[in-house]
Order: sequence, then structure tokens, then C-alpha cells
Amino acid sequence: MDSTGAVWLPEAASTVAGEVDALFYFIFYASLFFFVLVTSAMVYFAIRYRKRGKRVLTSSISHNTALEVTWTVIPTILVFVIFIWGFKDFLNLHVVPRGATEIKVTGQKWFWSFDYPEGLSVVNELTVPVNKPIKLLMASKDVIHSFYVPSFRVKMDVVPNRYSIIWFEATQTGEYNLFCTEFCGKGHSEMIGKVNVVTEEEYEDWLLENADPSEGLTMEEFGAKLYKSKACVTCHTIDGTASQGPSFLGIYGKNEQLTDGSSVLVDENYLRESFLNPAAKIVKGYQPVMPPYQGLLNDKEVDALIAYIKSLSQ
Ligand code: HEC
Ligand SMILES: [Cu+2]
Repeated sequence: MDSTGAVWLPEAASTVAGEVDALFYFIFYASLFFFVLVTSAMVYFAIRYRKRGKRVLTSSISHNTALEVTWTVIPTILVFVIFIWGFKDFLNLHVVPRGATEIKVTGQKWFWSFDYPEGLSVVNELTVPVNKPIKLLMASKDVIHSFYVPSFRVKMDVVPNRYSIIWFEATQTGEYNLFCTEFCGKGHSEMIGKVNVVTEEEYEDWLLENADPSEGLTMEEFGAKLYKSKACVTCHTIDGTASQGPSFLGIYGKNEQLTDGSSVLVDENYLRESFLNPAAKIVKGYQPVMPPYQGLLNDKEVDALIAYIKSLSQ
């Protein structure tokens, strides 16, 4: 069945998508068939046997065995077909093939981070090679999120204190949408990412290129890049307008009011602490929703972000 960008479903771009779609269409058309059958019979009977003229009594009919057996046996067979078919697909979706590349996925308010076996860590953009099975080992840092790539037909809850596992094998190169499909708070609608499916060679190049993302950049430029790539941009602006968190414009060197009534000078140490352990000091007027970046930023990245934030106060 060809389902490329069909009316009901987005394009199918993974090995399991065809199976999922086939079952979807089977249930859909079977339901449509019975809907039309039952509704037409109902309308026909309503008209054919409507009350007209003098009241005529029918003879007493208690039941019709042949008819009742038919309308019991056919739906029973149908639901068994759907169950067995669905269970087979369920197993296919959950049993990871041997030799799959394992990528660690972390959901947190409100972005995704991906850790590769090569040591690389990226945010909101999952790059994978085409025609290779990819295993995702997923966990959440805070609330329940849900990992959903419609074009691959994979969807799985991402829960704190537990790993959930899903796998896929992309069948065509391109850029696909990644959504969080569990309402996870105020910034839920911004928890959007991308899956870039590239050829094997492009994937190798990408791994090499990103081995040192700071190459050829000054600390400030590297910080500006991290501001976007580490998703600070979802909650902090650089133009002075407040978002989920305070703007970075002009904060360095200023006295920040905290919720506990005290104030603190925004210097290098305060900035570092704000990245790694944001709950330590909460800025007045804001909710403590920033995820701790401990383990998500290395020393060089912390330094680069500090340099970038300082550059916004000159
Ligand atoms: C989910 C939203 C969110 C994300 C993502 C986020 N922050 Fe925050 N951040 C906040 C909020 C809310 C506050 C204010 C409350 C607090 O102090 O924890 C804050 C506070 C801060 C502060 C203190 C600001 C001040 O005026 O004193 C700094 C510095 C900061 N964040 C840096 C970052 C950096 C760097 C990143 C990316 C690596 C980042 N944040 C990502 C929400 C976020
Ligand atoms: Cu979410």
C-alpha cells in the first residue's frame, strides 16, 4: 500500500512504517465498511417499515439463528485478526535487531538531548545514518515526556527513573519532525526537534566535524553557538525581553534579586552555578524550571557561555 504523504498519515520513512500503516488501513476500511453497512440498513428499515395508515401487527418473531451466528462469528474473527496482526507489529516495534547503534536520549523541560557512543552530545537534533537500525535508550530528568517521530511511526513515553527503549531504521534520507507528545508543562509546545537522516559517509563526516564543535571559533562565538545548540534559546532571549527565564542582555555585573529576598552579583561564579545547579539561587519573579546542565556542559562549554553572556553586557 502506498502511503507517501497520504491523506491520513505523513510519509512513511522507516522499515516498520509500512506494517503500521497496513494495519491502520485495514482497521480503517473494515470500520468504514461496517459503518456504511449498518447505517444503510438502519436507514432502509426506518423508511421501509415506517408507520403508515392503519396499524398492522407483524407475526411474533423471536429470533433468527442464522443471522445471529453470522453477526457474532464475523466480528469475532475480525477482532482476532486485528489482535494477532497488532501483536506481531508490537513485537517488531519492540524487539531491537542485533547490531543496532545505541543512542542515549534524555527528555527534560523542554528539550531533547542525545548522547552518542562516540562521546558526542547534541541537543534537539538527532542525526542518524540511513538503512541502519538505531536503538534509543531513553529516560527523563523531570516529568513524563514522549518521543514521537510521525514519519517513522515510532512513539514511546520517556519516564523519570526508568529506561524505555524504542528502535527504528530509516529508509530514506531527509529531515523529519520530532515531537514531545506528552503535555509536560508550559514549554511543551516548544519541545520540538529534528531527525536528520543522512548517508553512511555523511554520518561519519558529521561525527568527525562535531568531535570538536568549537573548532575555528572564538570563545564568544562558541558560546553563541551553544546558546542555540544547548537549547538555552527556548527559555532565554538576548534582546532584553523576559521569557521562561530572564534575558541574558546586560545581566553580567548587575545585582540580581532572588526569591529569598537576598541579592547576588552576577559574576563568573554565579553564572557557572546558574548553569550547573540553577535551583541553588532562583531569580525573583521566575519559576525554578531550568534543568540542571550538570553533565550536559563540559568546562570549555561553561567558559564559552560565560564569555558569550559577558559579551552581551558591553
Ligand atoms: C526550560 C527553560 C530553561 C532553559 C532551557 C534554560 N534556562 Fe536558564 N533559567 C531559566 C529560568 C526559569 C531561570 C530563572 C530561575 C532561576 O534562577 O533558576 C533561569 C536562570 C538562568 C540564569 C540566571 C539569570 C539571572 O538573571 O540571574 C542563567 C545565567 C541561565 N539561566 C543560563 C542558562 C543557560 C546558559 C542555558 C543553556 C545552557 C539555560 N539557562 C537554559 C530557564 C531555563
Ligand atoms: Cu515534553
